[in-house]
Amino acid sequence: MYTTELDKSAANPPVTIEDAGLLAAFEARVAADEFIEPNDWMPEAYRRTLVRQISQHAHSEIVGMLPEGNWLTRAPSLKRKAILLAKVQDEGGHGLYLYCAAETLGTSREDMIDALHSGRAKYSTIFNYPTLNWADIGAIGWLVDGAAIMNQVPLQRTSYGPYARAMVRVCKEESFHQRQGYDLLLALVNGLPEQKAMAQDALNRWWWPALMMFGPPDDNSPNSAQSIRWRIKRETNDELRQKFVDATVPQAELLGLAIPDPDLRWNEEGGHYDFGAIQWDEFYAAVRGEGPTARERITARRAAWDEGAWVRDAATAHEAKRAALAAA
Ligand code: BYC
Repeated sequence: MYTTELDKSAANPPVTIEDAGLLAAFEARVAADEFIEPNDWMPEAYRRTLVRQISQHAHSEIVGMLPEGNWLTRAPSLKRKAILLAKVQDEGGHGLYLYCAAETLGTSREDMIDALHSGRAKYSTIFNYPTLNWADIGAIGWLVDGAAIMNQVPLQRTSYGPYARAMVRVCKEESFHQRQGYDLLLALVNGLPEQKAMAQDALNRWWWPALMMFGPPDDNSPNSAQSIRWRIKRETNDELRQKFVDATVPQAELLGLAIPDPDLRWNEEGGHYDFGAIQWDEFYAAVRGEGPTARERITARRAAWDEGAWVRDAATAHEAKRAALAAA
């Protein structure tokens, strides 16, 4: 190894002249908006950041199946049940694309799942809120999938190829999810006064948690600056949150529902909506997994993993048999 030891800590191993050249070439490719592919050289910290973000994204997809799965047996019609079933299946598919994308970075499915089950890895705070009634399914589609699209559209241009390509299909499916949620709420607001009240109650409970999905404010987001430099993130947490508010307020007006924020007002000069203060204590409590719903989510995921062990075992045994036959 040749030289220039800038930092000898374990987190930042010595930078060699060889590495410095590779790093410069890597950064030039990122700056030119080229995709980085699995076999390309990449800085270890870039790899770690991607594994963290993609695996947590995957965990959010599969944990996100749970609050909606809760309503599959109670959907009010066959049509709504079929729609919800398709959506929940899509979320499982999104989890699979994302786990596969993360595996291209050298991690394994088992490690990622273990990180989720042991609490080392996070999943989106939004799924630590309960789905209390049918209107919540509409609010999830409209607001949660709506926020997800706002965040994921720029990720189609993220610098890591497999992640960007996974996002293309995910975004198409999320658009259907968002519309089905809006359509569900449209049916409720045009129904009985009690049904409209259910829709308003769901908006009251999901609005602020949806804004929190975009993550902490930019001045308190430890990962943003580097992720923006590496073009993993193309827009900051606050920029995306603002876009979401601006897109969603007119949709609420069309539904005849009131956004639960007395400070919300159009800012003529800025050309956007100003909105009230977010309760960040609530966000960090949800990130820490406080409250009964978080425990319920992880218990359900662990049970699903354990109960699926026989399927994984059978697939492995089948593959071994095929390989043995092919070798014979
Ligand atoms: N929840 O420095 P920051 C879906 C963590 S699924 C929990 O800003 P970063 C759907 C963050 O991880 C949609 N934790 O981080 C599925 C970091 O902690 P670590 C899921 C959060 O990564 C089913 C710390 O706070 N979408 O739509 O630069 C049914 C500091 O944050 C959250 C994605 O995962 C949160 N909300 O930015 C229906 C999108 N926010 O990791 C719908 C991909 C922040 O250092 N992910 N934290 O321990 C991203 O775009 C980014 O990771 C984030 C955070 C914007 C979320």
